[in-house]
Amino acid sequence: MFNKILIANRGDVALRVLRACKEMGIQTVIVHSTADAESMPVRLADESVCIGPAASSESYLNIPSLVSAAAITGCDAVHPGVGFLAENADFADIVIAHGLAFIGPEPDHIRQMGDKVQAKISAAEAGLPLVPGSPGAVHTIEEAHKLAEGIGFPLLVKAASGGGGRGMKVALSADELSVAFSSARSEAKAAFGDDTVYLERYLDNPRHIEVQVIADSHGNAVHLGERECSVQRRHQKLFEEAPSPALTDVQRSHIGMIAAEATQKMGYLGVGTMEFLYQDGEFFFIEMNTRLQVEHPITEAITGIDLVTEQIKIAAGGVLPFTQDEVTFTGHAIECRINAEHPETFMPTPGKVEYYHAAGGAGVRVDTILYSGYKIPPYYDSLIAKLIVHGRDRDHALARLRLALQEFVVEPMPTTLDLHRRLVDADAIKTGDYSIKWLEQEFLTS
Ligand code: MV4
Repeated sequence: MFNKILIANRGDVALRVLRACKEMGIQTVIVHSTADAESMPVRLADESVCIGPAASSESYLNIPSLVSAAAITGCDAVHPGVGFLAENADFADIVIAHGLAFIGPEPDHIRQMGDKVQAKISAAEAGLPLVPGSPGAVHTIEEAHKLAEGIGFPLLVKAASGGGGRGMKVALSADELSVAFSSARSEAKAAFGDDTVYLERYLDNPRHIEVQVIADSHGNAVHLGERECSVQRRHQKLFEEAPSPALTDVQRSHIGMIAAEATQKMGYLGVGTMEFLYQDGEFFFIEMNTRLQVEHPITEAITGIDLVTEQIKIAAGGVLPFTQDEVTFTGHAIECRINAEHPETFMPTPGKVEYYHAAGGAGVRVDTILYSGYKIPPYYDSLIAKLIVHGRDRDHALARLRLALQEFVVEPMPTTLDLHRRLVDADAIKTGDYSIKWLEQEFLTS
């Protein structure tokens, strides 16, 4: 097992990893920017290293500073957390080249899944169902028109380096294809420095369902069920639940088995998430995330498995301590992302938290670095707390969520707490009948 881990992140996820390390008796080094010098993870870690100024490009994304911090403190492993460098294959390579363990998948898997065209090719080889589309990258408009005839309209032009919806354009018919193709390319070039695009049939009203997988270096791979992540705004998830209210137990174990088998075929290591679009009873693989996810606690709640301690044990060469048959699913869990954002305009609301009070009670978990007096810096992601509730079934989880949202206080800034208080009583949330379009096109417009 590792002696000392460098936590290369900030905020609630840094605290999440710190807690896992402490529980395992592993020494911790946290890095921080000047803006985070007084944060909770810095105070709680065994050691801390200031790695640069507030701007993430000069601190949390500064690879030489991070690797130096690990070297001077005598760390033997690096945990990248969520976001920042967590899916940067070059960072993983550099960490490994300096004799440190990278707590995550092998760099080649990160690189492969970062290229969405490559990801689809490996997914297909591993037996995952794909959205019908071009067999690979599409380089010319003539080629696009030829392939489009076979795929049919409406279709999507997507960036190979994409993610978060950037570099993605819909073409409703053949006349729109040239414009969609060239604008997707130029947007992709500007955003990712890579104008490679591919084509997919456009699914007009899907749900976003993802499957959590985990694999060790001894050939064992299992799935830990799915998460329903359709409640989102501009590709930012706000409310996630497990299991998905859309699936039957048979569908759940079917897609889970397919994902676990694919994970094993790929020789994947660590935790990962296979993202699917689900429409009319069918699953379509779109991407794989090669990291821990923000919404991992809902999977932890229903499986009783700690994903971060398992991630660390796997990176140290450990064997998965459970088989697929030993993974059981209990009850229902929901996560609300509490952001320092106005609940209607979604404008960031950083500043000093004058009063903080967390919800509590049975089946309630709060992952946050907040305390009364904490100054939310304006430089980073606006996620300030994750509220996770677990109940015996979906209605029980929703009842616990409603209570927890009543108890929760973050003052004086507006936050998404008020949005969640309205959401929990929405009919579509009560019935579970929603798609990726529901929040933006129905809930927020009413
Ligand atoms: C799609 C799609 C419909 N059809 N692909 C958006 C981000 C990217 N990672 C995948 N995305 C989508 N791909 C096909 N063929 C609709 C989306 C999409 C979406 C997907 C998941 C969650 C939220 C979304 C919001 C808008 C569009």
